[in-house]
Amino acid sequence: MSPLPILLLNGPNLNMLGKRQPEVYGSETLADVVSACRSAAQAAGRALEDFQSNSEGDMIDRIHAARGNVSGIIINPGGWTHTSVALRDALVIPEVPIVEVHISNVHAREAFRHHSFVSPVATGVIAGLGTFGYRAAIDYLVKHH
Ligand code: DHK
Repeated sequence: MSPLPILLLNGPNLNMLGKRQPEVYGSETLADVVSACRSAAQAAGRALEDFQSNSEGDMIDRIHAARGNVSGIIINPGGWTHTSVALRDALVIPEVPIVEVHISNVHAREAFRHHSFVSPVATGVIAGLGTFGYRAAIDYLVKHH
């Protein structure tokens, strides 16, 4: 039986990657990121599912649907990182390892970005490595889970 897929989730405004503040978030589009992650996962014999939403309820529904169907989750929660207890509560439901990714170094930015509701339920957190952080998260999950 082949291993369950990895799920890559991106929250609000990340559909604008490449256009949105490129000095902070880089010039790669979300499609570029997803494609690079899919290639890296497939090279390791793993499938990648991906989902982006600007709607919190849709994101929570997608996380519920992941229960029993994925081996791990990579999530850039965008602004919900700093606001959403509901997202944090949803993320424990699939009972799989979670890698929280931030493109920018949130700790070097405004104080309101220093707190994450997601980090306490994450296996690990990557921040400030640009879009490479997503690929690092794939490498971690394929090697360890
Ligand atoms: C992305 C966002 O949209 C922000 O709200 C976070 C994160 C940082 C990132 O660095 O990828 O504060």
